Amino acid sequence: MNAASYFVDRHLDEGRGERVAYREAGSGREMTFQQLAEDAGQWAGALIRAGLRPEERVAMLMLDTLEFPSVFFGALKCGVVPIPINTLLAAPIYAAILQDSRAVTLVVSAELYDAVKPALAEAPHLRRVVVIGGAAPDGTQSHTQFLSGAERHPTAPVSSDDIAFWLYSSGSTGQPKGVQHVHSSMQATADTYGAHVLGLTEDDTVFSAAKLFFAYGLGNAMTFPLAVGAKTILFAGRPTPSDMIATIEAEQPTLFGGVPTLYAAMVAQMDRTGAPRAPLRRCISAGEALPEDVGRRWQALTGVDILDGVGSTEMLHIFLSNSADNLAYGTSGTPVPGYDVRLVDDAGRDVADNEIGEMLVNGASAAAGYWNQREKSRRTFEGVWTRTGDKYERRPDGRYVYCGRTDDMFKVSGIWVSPFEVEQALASHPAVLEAAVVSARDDAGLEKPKAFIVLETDAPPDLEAQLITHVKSRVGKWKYPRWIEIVDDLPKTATGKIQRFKLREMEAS
Ligand code: 3SK
Repeated sequence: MNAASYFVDRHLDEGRGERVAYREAGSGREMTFQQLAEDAGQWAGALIRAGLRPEERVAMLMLDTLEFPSVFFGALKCGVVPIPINTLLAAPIYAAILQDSRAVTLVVSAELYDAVKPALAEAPHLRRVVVIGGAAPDGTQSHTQFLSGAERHPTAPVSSDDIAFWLYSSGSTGQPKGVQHVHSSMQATADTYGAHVLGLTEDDTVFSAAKLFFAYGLGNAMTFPLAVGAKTILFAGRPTPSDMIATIEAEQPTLFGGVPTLYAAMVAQMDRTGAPRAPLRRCISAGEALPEDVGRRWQALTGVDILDGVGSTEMLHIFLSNSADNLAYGTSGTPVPGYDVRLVDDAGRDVADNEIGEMLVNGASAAAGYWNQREKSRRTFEGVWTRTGDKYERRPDGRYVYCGRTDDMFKVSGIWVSPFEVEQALASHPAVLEAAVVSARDDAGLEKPKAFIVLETDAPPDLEAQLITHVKSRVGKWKYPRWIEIVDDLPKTATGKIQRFKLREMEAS
């Protein structure tokens, strides 16, 4: 059971070869199901010719272009393990991921090469860098050279429990963890959330603002449309509200996937310019809780509800969701058919309705574990149950309401931020003695980092701008503090641990 047979090869047997599988918004380039199967076969052939062996890793630092599904399924076809990587990270984190994964090949979009270049010298296992599009810098190979003359490789038989791909998720210390998924995981999410909440058919056109490197985007723009033979629109650039609205108007999707920060910005823009005219029938959201007001305003503007759901990289996609016939804004809905959910207290006992507990989830798409992190794997994957680290309350009507995290982590635009790593980045600036970071709410009610800093030296006049650039270049573009407050000291425990909860209380009061 190779996932590439189900998601790619099957369409040829089912007579869908000539239909468009992918279309790039902007460039207008298209790829049929037949081309996808052929390109994936050629990538597989080229990877094997280059000496990669099954189970070795190929890191993918790629924009959402037609090559993404070809490389991903090409690797799967020959048993090589692709690792899509967040394109918004900084060089030190890329170095950590390349070292930890021991990836032997990196496939990188030309536009992202400069961002990863400083990490290449620190990746001792990396033997080859393949650059997609544009000229190949010294020491790299263009993808056309890499593929040239490669024979198509047939889909290799694997077991459904073989590791298929990894995704990196940031841990609470900012150290990325490789989440390992098996060949059957993607189909498990298609048979549950895909079938029950999305109900896609081959006549649908899917557009996900969430990128393919993110588990949410990977499901939206690969797993679910490919499971039914639907068409997918890819957008390679930064998903600004105006580009998303223009793309919806131009490409006429029937399904749109976004995150709350984007929906809030799109709603604000549509209030001024009007909603795009499009045959949308499903809009979905995940990554962080959708503010009720954003959902209602989107519905009033477009006539379509946003189905808010909760997933995780560990569970691969959404396991708790609102659905078209069972929707309550301000809640995360009910368990997706195929998943069981429990809320437990600190002693592991199930809590009653209206009480807060940590959410545990059981479903067939659970990851096999974290790569090389035995202790973290043992703490997260407890038998059939996966700990989410999210605190929830179940209402008597069976709907779940988000109540925060069991740790200090939070999400910005749907992607994890570890306060610890932003603090480390801030403290490495010469003007900063120490820093504490918590989440604060913006005008739309969404979480963003707020920093409290103690100064080491007098503050230069442009300190705030310097700190923002400093954090972006060290830990990731979305993690910079939106507010910076200078304080005399930070609240700490007797043993010197920062008491972020005190700062959060100050923020809330
Ligand atoms: O954050 C989420 O809700 C999510 C949803 C789907 C897949 C992955 C994630 C992290």
